[in-house]
Amino acid sequence: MSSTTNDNLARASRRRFLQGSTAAVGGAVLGAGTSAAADADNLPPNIPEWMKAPGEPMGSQPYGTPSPFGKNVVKNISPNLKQYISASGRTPLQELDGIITPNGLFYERHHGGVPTIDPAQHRLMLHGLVERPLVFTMDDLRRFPSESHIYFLECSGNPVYTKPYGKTASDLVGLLSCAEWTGVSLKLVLQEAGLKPEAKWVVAEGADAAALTRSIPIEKCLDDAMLVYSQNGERLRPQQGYPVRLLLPGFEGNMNVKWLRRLHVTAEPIYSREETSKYTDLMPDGSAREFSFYMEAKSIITRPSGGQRLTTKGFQEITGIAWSGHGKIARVEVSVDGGKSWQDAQLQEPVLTRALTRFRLPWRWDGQPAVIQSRAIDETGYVQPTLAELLAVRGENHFYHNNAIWPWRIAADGEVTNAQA
Ligand SMILES: Nc1nc2c(c(=O)[nH]1)N[C@H]1C(S)=C(S)[C@@H](COP(=O)(O)O)O[C@H]1N2
Ligand SMILES: [Mo]
Repeated sequence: MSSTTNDNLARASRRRFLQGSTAAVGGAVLGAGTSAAADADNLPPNIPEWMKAPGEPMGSQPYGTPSPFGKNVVKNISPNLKQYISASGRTPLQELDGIITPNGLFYERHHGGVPTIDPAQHRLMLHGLVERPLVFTMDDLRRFPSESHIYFLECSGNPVYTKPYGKTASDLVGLLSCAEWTGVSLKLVLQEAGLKPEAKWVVAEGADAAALTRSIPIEKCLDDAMLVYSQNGERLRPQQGYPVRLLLPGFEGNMNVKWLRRLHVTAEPIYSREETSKYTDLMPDGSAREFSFYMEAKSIITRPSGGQRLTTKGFQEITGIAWSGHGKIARVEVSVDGGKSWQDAQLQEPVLTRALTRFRLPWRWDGQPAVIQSRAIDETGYVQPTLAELLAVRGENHFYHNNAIWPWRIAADGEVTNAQA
């Protein structure tokens, strides 16, 4: 078949699709009903007021900010937080498209506030089981060959197992973001110091008041671990660990030590506060699940999702995100009938290892109540479990690593709520 014939076929099917869905999309038809907030003087065929005079002058915003009409698209921060003990702000996942989280909306999680660090006075010390202990300035770190990768970062308490689970996608899994990170391979920096044969762990310490400390297995340090100084093209935000943080792709958020000041190479893990009193889980047999590391495959529908409302019957794209700490997303299945049947969603390219993957499914809402949900399958074949399946294995005292399926209920009036709440 010639490419011209293909193009014609594509155009014809696009036309059919649009004809079929015009009524459903609504508002696109000339003379059709308009949104209540619109001033008729600004609508076709009139010239809108913002075309009648020049706009804002250049330089009024030397650092760009979103439109004032987007002022609701902000981090989701609980008003009841004890800010300096244990604070978190969630990414508004249901407001975002694609896979990259804008830096201003990247989730935050800190245990002792956000330190203000002068990069000229910051040092990274590398010592322990190495041939040559070293102290790096930021300039030293930037002299190493750099690399950039897109990876997600997720807190292991995203969400915890305690009810109520929350209303929106952000409430449920908003301790999750994805960025393009730039920095230096940790392997390269360790090679510069020279590892001794007994080196099995690297203990990383942050320069915040919490001095957050975690032991990282040497295999991860010599694999894809990075020391990062930039995020989506600009320097890290203070909230994300400026001027340098550890990035361990696919590993639980708390191991990605921010404001990194020390790497201590050891033969054994240190059993720090963050790997004993926190970030271990009590299993039903009384044992502790520790060093759990990996964030397992997970997904969530972000549109339509909790807190939103479907206003019209007919065409409705279902879209969401999927991710796995073990590698690439292989498939995402979506059910629109309460889990009775599942169909494959389309995966948006690029599908990257340990990054968010956007999925889509075209759907027609018939105006009847429905329960929609997604489940991720990663390249290892692992399938995202239901909450009941997770609880059956991990028991009632488990706190971290909840990667359950989160179904949304759509009511006859279009309101979308958490079906698990
Ligand atoms: N030094 C230091 N590093 C830290 C933390 C901290 O409080 N102090 N919080 C950890 C936790 S629990 C998570 S989930 C991630 C959050 O990273 P973010 O705030 O950039 O999203 O950072 C980790 N690294
Ligand atoms: Mo976390």
